[in-house]
Amino acid sequence: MSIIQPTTDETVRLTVAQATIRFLINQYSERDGVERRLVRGAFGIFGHGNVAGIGQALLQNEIDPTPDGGSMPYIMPRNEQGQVHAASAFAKASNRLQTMMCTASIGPGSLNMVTGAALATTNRLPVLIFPSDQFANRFPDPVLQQVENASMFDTTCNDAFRPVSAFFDRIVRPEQLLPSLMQAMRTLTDPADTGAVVLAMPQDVQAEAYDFPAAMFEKRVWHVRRTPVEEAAIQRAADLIRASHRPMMIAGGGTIYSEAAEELRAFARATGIPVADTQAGKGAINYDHPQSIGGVGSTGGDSGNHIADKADLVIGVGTRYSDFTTASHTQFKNPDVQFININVKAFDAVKHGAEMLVGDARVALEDLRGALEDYSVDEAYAAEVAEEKAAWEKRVHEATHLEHGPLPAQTDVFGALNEMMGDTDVMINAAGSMPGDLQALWQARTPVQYHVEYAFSCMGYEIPAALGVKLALPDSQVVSIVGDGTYQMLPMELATIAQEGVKVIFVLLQNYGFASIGALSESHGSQRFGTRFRQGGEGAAHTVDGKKLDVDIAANARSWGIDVLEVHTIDEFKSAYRQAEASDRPTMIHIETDLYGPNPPSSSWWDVPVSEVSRIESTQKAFEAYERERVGQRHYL
Ligand SMILES: Cc1ncc(C[n+]2csc(CCOP(=O)(O)OP(=O)(O)O)c2C)c(N)n1
Ligand SMILES: [Mg+2]
Repeated sequence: MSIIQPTTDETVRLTVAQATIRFLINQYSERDGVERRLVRGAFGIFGHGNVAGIGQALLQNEIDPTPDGGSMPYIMPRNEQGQVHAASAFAKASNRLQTMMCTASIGPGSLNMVTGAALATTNRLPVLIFPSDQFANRFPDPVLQQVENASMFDTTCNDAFRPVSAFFDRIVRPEQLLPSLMQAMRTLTDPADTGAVVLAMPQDVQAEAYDFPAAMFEKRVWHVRRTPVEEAAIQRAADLIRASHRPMMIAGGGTIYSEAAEELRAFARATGIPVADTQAGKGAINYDHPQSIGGVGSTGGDSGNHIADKADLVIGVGTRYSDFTTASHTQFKNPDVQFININVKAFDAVKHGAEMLVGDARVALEDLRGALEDYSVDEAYAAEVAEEKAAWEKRVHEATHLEHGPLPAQTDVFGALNEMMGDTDVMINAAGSMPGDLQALWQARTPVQYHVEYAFSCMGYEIPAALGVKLALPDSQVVSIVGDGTYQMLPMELATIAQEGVKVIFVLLQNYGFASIGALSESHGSQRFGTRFRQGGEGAAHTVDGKKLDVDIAANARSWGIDVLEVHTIDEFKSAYRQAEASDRPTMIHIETDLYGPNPPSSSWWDVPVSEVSRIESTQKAFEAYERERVGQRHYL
């Protein structure tokens, strides 16, 4: 961190909210010599908790930004959860170097942001959240929407943010603002600690005036560090790699956030070590790179999984090893498998008893490549990798060109989309049956193309995320794939998208239910209970016999101000995509797809417990299968 201008003893009389906005406008991040505004703008939904505090400060800034040193552009969203998702997506598409702030009113408005905060923290994405809080002075208690806890009088409903925040504070006096904001900025820009940064602000404190030091509002640059790994750790890792016979790498999201893709590709080429990817890391290595072996784990592909089955050394780069990556601790079957983890966060680096390379992915890979100058995997292993890769690419082609009927398979939609989207365009998804198919089948060429939020896998992310990504990457086509279940859960940011004139494309997959959870339910003995959109009494709503529910999503999307193209075949889909691409208006392509897949072939497992005792035969059988699968589960030490 460096202070750019000289400080003085002057003070400026501002409200806490005005001081907050003025401070944020003057914060910058820097990495590799490029400076950017750290907090690019504000999302906010107003109520009595923030309308006259942060709301007033934003208004004052909009009328005349000059005294604040710049503007804090404001966007009015429709749902507090949605605005935080948009901010997370913005931060993800900005490789965590920039974010947005979110303000909401007290009580329900603020609590609506808790899910968004958890998504940000789980994905290690910086977002800045200002829940409003009940009066610090307690005169009007209980204020509208105040949850009164009779035994813990100092708690407020905003304490619900604590377990899901990377940093939490409550500003009950103006004097607390500066130290708290400094820690907030430190957390947002710390690659190891970043996540949801939450500053709860009582509604009276927001509006209270104080003589803030003028120096607080000078331009400040937060240098996003590239921590080098200790030389000794690099040497230990190089020794482990040289001693291994079947090493592999797993590229996680940290590889992309560190902008280490080029170095990863060079490292793989130089050493011949194959690279599999996670949901967050896909695109770090281009799918047609000779060492790229596709996804690994529960939703990975055969090539990645076959190599992982026998690997004796796994080098994780910027991965948190979710259960999908390890196939719930069944993926790595070699009894002698060892791990090296390159990660900025020691918490992640230690996983699976790894040799810990704590530091920046790009720097670590450069150093490791230096320490392995004359090293290359042996020829037989390289040939096996090439064979696995070729076999899987053939299967990917088949799975994305099924010509399935009468309804198209969603995998054919993904294949068509994948072929049509450009290298700097972005595909978004988060939940349903889609992320699994996408991880297995999507062939990403660049680190920006594949934006799948699969750490929190939060239904409802997809529509607000399109807004966030487009704000970050205005020159890219942004295409968000939305399930009918997700659509019905959180469609309302379509109004924000129409209001802001944001050109994005939605691909709406109408399959009248939860294809994902339906298949999971069936394979786990629960007969697709509660996963179909059907109508009718006497339980018909839960069975295949119930009439399809006539929720007209196309008409609904039109009513929000979105152009909708309804198509029924893959050929129609392709021409609709070209039309949507050429349009300057937000457009949805609506297509009905088969609820029953087919989905790509799976070579891995996922631990979802089955009822141990049951009166239903399907459950009993599923439990027997579950017991057999669990045998392969182990700790990696
Ligand atoms: C907020 C939230 N609630 C519940 C879930 C559990 N869940 C995962 S996928 C899914 C169904 C998604 O349905 P849809 O969007 O239609 O996609 P499909 O499964 O049909 O591909 C549910 C309920 C979730 N991921 N997120
Ligand atoms: Mg569905």
